[in-house]
Amino acid sequence: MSDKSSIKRLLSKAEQLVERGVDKRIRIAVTGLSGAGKTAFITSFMNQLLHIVDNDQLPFLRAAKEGRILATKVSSYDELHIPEFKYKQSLDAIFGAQPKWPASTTGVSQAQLDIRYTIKNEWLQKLQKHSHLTIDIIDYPGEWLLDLPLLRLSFKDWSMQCRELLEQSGDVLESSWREQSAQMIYQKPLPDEEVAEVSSAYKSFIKQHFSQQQTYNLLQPGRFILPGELSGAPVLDFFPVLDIDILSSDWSSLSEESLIRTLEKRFNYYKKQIVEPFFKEYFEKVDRQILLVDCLEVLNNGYQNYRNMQFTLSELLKSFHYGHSNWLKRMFSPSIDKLLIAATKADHVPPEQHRDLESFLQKMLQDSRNDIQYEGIELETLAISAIKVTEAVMAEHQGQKLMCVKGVELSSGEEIINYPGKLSSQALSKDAWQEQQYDFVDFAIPGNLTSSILPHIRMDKVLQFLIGDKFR
Ligand SMILES: Nc1nc2c(ncn2[C@@H]2O[C@H](COP(=O)(O)OP(=O)(O)OP(=O)(O)O)[C@@H](O)[C@H]2O)c(=O)[nH]1
Ligand SMILES: [Mg+2]
Repeated sequence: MSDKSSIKRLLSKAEQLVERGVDKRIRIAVTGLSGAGKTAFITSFMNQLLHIVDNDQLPFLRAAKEGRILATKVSSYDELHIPEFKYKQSLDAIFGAQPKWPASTTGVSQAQLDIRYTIKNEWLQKLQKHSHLTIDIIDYPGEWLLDLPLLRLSFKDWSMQCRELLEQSGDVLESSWREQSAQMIYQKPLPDEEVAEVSSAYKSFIKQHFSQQQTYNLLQPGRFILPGELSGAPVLDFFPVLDIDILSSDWSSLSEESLIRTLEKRFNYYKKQIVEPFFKEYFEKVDRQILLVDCLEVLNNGYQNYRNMQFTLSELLKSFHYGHSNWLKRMFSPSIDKLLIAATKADHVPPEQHRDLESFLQKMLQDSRNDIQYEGIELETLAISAIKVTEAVMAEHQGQKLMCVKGVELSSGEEIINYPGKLSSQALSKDAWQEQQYDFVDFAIPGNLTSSILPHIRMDKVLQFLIGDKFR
């Protein structure tokens, strides 16, 4: 073998090694309750990157500004058992003859994007000019997220928590579940059909309770609200026990067939066979996370909703708690190093109030943010809109000239100018909440979107935060 050809072979080997070292893969978890805007976010995220060559809407994504992002494509992935995210279907809905928001999600799906870029690092550049970044991103129904805190609870703990939540919410809802469950003899067996019947009454109860009092944490288990492929399976036939005498008694001597042990077994089976594999599969390998929060829903619905949402999101973030001592870390070892907390649908708020929206969200999650930062996770809060469907306009509102938003109202289909109210940058007391009146309305996708690149607010900052550092 000549010296020349062995040097050539060595160089090519080195190139391959560098390529392997430089090519990167990143998994992003999009987290948010139902309706927070996950599907709209993933659609816009993909859309911005797939149009990278002609997208001049991304000034804050540094690598794009430097002209180093060359192209993006949707690539096929190895995890063939996961359905593909329906990007085209979402875009068809948005750009269709009668534009619509993408539908609410009923199952899991995944998108994989491959981005080709020019390497910046001088040393690496000598060996290789270009590299690839692969991004995995998962979409799922928000309802299922509420199961995450269940993993930490026993059936008794969960029942106790439901009892407390109902007490705190001053629950007065009459329901057949209440009546039926009060008459149960938990120490004795109950035929499966009857367990299924009471369980079905419980499912109706939590949905009704939620629509009246926004008790997110009662919306558990998530598959009770949205069963997916588990519809009709016996694993979904259980309910919490509220009777304090039963809850404080010892169950160990009760027969395996007793109602209480049956409910406990199903709860444990649900955790082990449904919840744990779901989070293991989708959250174990997560590198970066974005938590989407619909603050406008909270602001419209007042103090109790604020407290409920604050509790629910803090519990969720506790589950993702990133430090060594955490149970989830021990179980799934996620290696999240960056978390973005985003107030979604910021196009409902005049731009001059976006800072206040960010500040509102920061205050709402103050304690969780503090804990997460203590663990050394990089954290940012932003007000964003994945798909901006309004314009800021100056208009008269109750005799004053104010910055408002103009768009097509979803319910009427009419163009309206809306002043949603003045957001407070301070945390509000219970009494102050009572005085605040907010009027956020839902907006439709307008029929006049001229470009195939979706208009947005701060998606470039989102991209820079989540993936910007990978284009080295
Ligand atoms: N104005 C505005 N509305 C938005 C935006 N993103 C989402 N929305 C609204 O919020 C609704 C819910 O958004 P989705 O993306 O479906 O929410 P999701 O988190 O995927 O909800 P699930 O699939 O039910 O878990 C949409 O139908 C829109 O009405 C946005 O950027 N701007
Ligand atoms: Mg969705």
